[in-house]
Amino acid sequence: MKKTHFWITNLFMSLLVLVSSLSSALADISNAPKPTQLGLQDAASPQMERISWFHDTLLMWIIILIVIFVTVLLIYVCIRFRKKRNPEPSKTTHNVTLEILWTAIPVVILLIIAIPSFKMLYYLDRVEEPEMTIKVTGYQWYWGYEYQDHEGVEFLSYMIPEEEVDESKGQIRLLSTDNPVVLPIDTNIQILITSADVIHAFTIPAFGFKKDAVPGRMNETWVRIDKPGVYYGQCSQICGIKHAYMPIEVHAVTKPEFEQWLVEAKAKFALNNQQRPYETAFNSIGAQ
Ligand SMILES: [Cu+2]
Repeated sequence: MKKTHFWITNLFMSLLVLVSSLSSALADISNAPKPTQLGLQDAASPQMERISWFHDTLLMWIIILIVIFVTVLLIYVCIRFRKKRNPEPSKTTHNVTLEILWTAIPVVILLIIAIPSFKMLYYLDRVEEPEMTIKVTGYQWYWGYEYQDHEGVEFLSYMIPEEEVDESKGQIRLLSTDNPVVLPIDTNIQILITSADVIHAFTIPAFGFKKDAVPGRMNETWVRIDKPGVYYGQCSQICGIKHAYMPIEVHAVTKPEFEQWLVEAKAKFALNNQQRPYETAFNSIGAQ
């Protein structure tokens, strides 16, 4: 008996150590997807806060209650109307009260979902008065960014190849880019999205947007970032062989830091020095 107790304590302690070391290893990449993660990423914008509330609070509770109700009903029906207990099956075909109820109740549930859903759709659609605009262009397989209010600040952003990822600099495999997008916090940012070749999708989970980048069409969304940090996203429309290798990396900084970055960026990108250091044979074939 004593021996079993010892083993259980030991097992429990090692599990605790494992969990705490795992969580500390993951703490520094809080805005990126984590292994074994469940649920949505932490919200970093009012948009994502509303989406998280809508999903985690409203939808999940409705789903849980429906699942419990249907399960209990099924168990009850299986037992109450089993063959042994009902050798003579009932010939009932209509029950007006039940039919009205099972039509009306789902309609009410859908209305409860639809009202906040439509309100949110309009809120997410566009911002009344943007304080700055950034244009995003999808390419096979990288992103181009243009700061429309700041002439000369436009650049391309490539994924850092796996063999060059430097974890000591906080770089993450498949998510870090050579030229991250820098955006100010507490600013209404209009985002225009298009594509130069095939359909891509510009997505950053922590900001709560996902918009298709369609050639010949300008889509629009917006964001207001709550807190400084590094945020990651990926192309979310299967766009070709390197679809998984065109990540989005956003550095959200304070307004003074953003002004400072703009000065540096103007100098850095002034020569329109759009070298494509990571362009491979695949890129040049696909872009044609
Ligand atoms: Cu893509």
